[in-house]
Amino acid sequence: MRTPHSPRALAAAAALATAALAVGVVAPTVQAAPAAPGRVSPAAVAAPDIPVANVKAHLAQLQQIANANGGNRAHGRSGYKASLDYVKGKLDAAGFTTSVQQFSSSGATGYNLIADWPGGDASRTVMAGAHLDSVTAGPGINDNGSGSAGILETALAVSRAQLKPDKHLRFAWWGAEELGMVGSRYYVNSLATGDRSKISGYLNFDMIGSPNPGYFVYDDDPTLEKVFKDYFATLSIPTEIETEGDGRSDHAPFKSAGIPVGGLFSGADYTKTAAQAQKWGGSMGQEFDACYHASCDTSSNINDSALDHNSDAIAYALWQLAAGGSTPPDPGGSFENTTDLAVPDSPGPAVTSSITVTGRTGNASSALKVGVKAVHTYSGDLVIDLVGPSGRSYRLHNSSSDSTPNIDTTYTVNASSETANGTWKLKLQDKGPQDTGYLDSWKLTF
Ligand code: DTR
Ligand code: CA
Ligand code: ZN
Ligand code: ZN
Repeated sequence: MRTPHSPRALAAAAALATAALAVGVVAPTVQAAPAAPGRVSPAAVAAPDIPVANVKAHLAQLQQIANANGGNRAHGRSGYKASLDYVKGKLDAAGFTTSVQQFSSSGATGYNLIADWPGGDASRTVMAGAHLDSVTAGPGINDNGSGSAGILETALAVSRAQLKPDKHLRFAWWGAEELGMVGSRYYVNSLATGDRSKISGYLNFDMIGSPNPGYFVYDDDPTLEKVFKDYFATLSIPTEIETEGDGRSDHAPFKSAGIPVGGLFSGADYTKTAAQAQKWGGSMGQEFDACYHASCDTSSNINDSALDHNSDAIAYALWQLAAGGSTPPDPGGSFENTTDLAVPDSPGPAVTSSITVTGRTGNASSALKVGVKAVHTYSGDLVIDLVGPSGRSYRLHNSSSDSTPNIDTTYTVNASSETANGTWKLKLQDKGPQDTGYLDSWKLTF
């Protein structure tokens, strides 16, 4: 990074150096959050295997809880809150910060359980969720004890690994999904507007152990979809896109709020075709889960391989996505231009730096990340705009009287009206006299 040398810059730099020396502080640099002792960045380690025996042990507990509470774990029934207390106890013991969110539905109190893994960049939170409630007809071990137990054991694996994710990890167990995604919608609606864009992705797991399993991947956000498809490719298990699930589980409220969503599904009451039986095994002409919403959805209503593979896929995805900027989840998901570009001092012209995006599908997301690093002794001089392939401008930074030097910020832009592929530009103009600087680098993360 070059040292600016305009008179105002030199005066400011001298003042800065004097102040720093006075307090014995080395010239300020961006420091990564100090690693907690023994914690490991996910970029350095591969995701662990999730022991399916542990996942099944959680399912056995949920079965026992249902047996002791009228045969189900439904919203408003004692079995639901007892299930939540079981999950919460495991997470509290593993070092998670948990909270229970109450809501009312159909005349009964509902509960969401939220568990945060301490650390990571809270402005880039990766969430994994599953509904914990069953229907009243039975214990709901596949629907959705399987998803609940899969993310629980993955959360416990995060703790065992003492993971230090670049991004913040949050897990959620939803109430009253069977009444129409009531708990997850209550959570999303309760988010402060500014907090929605802090959720960089929501992964949903609803029925991941179906006895006659299919391997379906949600086809909503392409980056999240690819993470799962990449994982199953390592197992040589073909996947299909999840087509009948739109709006039918807890990812729906997140998607409606413009948050990228993804997830896995092993099938419900649809029938497995001959072609699907050919690639996945199991029984053609039979339902993926013949006990869907029935009393026979018990501990015996699980295919261990599907539960195992899907639980491992959850871990793989979270390790990849949590790695944040150091290991982008999808090499095709981020594009960077690191060529320095001088910005002429005021009243000079605007200058632009370009990034050409290829290989992506569909439009950019409503939470496109734009990282900008500019070196300038008076950041308030700069006006910075993102220009999408359509030619539309998105203001990132306004000129002001802010004398703080340099800019190193990631902006979140609703670029959902732009095609992802195409030439994106960053336009910079210096609006204040004397100080000058340059663009150091900028990055798009889809
Ligand atoms: N509605 C969910 C089960 C379900 C049915 N189709 C899909 C597709 C994708 C996810 C979930 C589902 C329930 O009964 O909980
Ligand atoms: Ca496993
Ligand atoms: Zn259900
Ligand atoms: Zn379900």
